[in-house]
Amino acid sequence: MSTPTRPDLDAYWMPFTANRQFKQSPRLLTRADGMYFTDDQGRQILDGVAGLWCVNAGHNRPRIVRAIQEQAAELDFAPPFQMGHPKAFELASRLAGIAPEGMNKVFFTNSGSESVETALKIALAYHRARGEGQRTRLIGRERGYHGVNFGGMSVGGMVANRKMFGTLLAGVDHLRHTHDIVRNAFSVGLPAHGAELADDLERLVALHDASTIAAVIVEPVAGSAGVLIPPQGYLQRLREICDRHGILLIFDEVITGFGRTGQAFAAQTFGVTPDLMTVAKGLTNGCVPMGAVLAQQRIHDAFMTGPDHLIEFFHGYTYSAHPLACAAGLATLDTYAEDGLLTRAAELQGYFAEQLHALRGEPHVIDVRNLGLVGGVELSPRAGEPTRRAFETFLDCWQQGVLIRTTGDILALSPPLIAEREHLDRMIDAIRVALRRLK
Ligand code: PXG
Ligand code: PLP
Repeated sequence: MSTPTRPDLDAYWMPFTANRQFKQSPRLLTRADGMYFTDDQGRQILDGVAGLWCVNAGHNRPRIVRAIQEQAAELDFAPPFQMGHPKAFELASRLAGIAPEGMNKVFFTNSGSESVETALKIALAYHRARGEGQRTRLIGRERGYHGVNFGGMSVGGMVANRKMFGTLLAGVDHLRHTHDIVRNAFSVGLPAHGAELADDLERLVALHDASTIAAVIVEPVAGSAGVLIPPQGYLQRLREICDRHGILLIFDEVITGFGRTGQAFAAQTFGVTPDLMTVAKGLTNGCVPMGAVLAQQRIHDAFMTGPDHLIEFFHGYTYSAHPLACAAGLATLDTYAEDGLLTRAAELQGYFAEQLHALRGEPHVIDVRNLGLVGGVELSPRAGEPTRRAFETFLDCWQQGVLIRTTGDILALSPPLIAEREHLDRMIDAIRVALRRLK
C-alpha cells in the first residue's frame, strides 16, 4: 500500500482526543460519501456514528453540497444584529413546522454548547421579565452532557468534564441519573424501572424551594454519557413536577433531534413537550456548524415588553444564522423530508435492536440498550484500567474499517439514518469480532 505524505501533526491540539496516542498512530479521514469515510490510506470506513451523531442523512448529499456552494457565492455573510437575510427566517419557519406543538420561536447559535448557554440565559431572563427574578437556580442531572461552556459544564454531570475547571456556576444542583443496570440490564427500548427517579426533583424543591428554581435541563436520551435510555414514564413525570412548581423544562435534543429516535424530536417520540429545546448537529447534517434554541411562544412573548426600539434580549453570536449554515439547514430539511429520514429510525429500530441485543453473552458485555437508531453496549471495565477495554474495541473496529464511539467502558452506535440492514450487521459484527479477541 502506498504511504501517503502526512501533514505535520505537532501543532494541532486535538479536542476530546488522546493526543499522544493519536499522533503515534493517526487516523486521518480524507473523504466521505453516503455511509462511508475514506482514510488517508485509501481504506473505506463504515460510519457507525453519523460522524459524531450529526450526519443523519449520510455524507456528501448533493443537494446540501450545492446549497452551500451557491450560498457562498451569493451572500457570504450578513450581520445578524439589527439585520437579517431571507434564509434565516425561512429556516426558522421550517424548524417551527416540524417542532413539537407550540415551539414556534427559534434563536440561532453555532453549536450545541452555545445552544445550551442560550437556553439557560433565556430561562433566567424569562423569569426575571415576569417579576420572578429570584428564580436563578438551574438543575441538571448526573451523567448529563450539555456541551463544554461554563453553563453547560455546570449543569452537566460527567465528572471528567467538570473536575479540572474550578467552581463552575454557583446555584446549580443535579437530579440523580437514571442508569440502573441492576434492575434494567438488557432492556429492549425503554427500561421498565425508574420513573420514580423523576421525584428527585421534588427532593430538590423541598431543599431549595421551588421559588428559587428557574429550569431543569435534561437530555431525553443521554448520549455522551453512554446511551442512557429514560425509564418508561420518567419524562412525563418530570414534566408534571416542573408544571406543578412553575419550573421550565429544557430538553437538550442536540443528539436526539432530527430523527434519531424515530420522530423529528424525542419530545414527539415521548409525547412530552418541553418549554425550551436545544438542537445542533443534525440541523445542518453536520455540514456547517449551527445550533438553535426552540422556544414556546409564551416564553418569547414575555420578553416583548418596553419601548419597541429597544433590544429585548441582550444575547447573540456574530455567526448566529450564518447564511452558509441557513442554506445547509434548508437543504438538510429538504433531504430529510424527501427521503423520509425523520421517521426512518422507527422503521429500522426493531431490526437494529434484535441484532444489537444478540451481543448479549459476548465477552465482557454487561448491558445492551437501544432506542431508535441509538445503541449502547456496556462492558465491564478491566481491573485497574477503566475505559481501556472500550478504547481497544474502538481501535479494533477501526482496523476492521468500522467507526464507533466510546465513552467510559460503553460503546455507542448512532448510524446515519440512511443505513441499510447490511450496514447495521457489519457494525455489530465488527464489535463482536473485537470483543472475542479482547482481553
Ligand atoms: N448537548 C448534547 C446533548 C450533546 O450531545 C452538546 C450539547 C454540545 O454540542 P457541541 O456542538 O457544542 O459539541 C452535545 C454534543 C460523544 C460526544 O462522544 C457527543 C457530543 C460532543 C462530543 C462527543 O458522545 N455531543
Ligand atoms: N471576543 C471579542 C473580543 C469579540 O469582539 C467577540 C464578538 O464580537 C467575541 C469574543 C464573541 O465572538 P462570537 O460572536 O463569534 O461568539
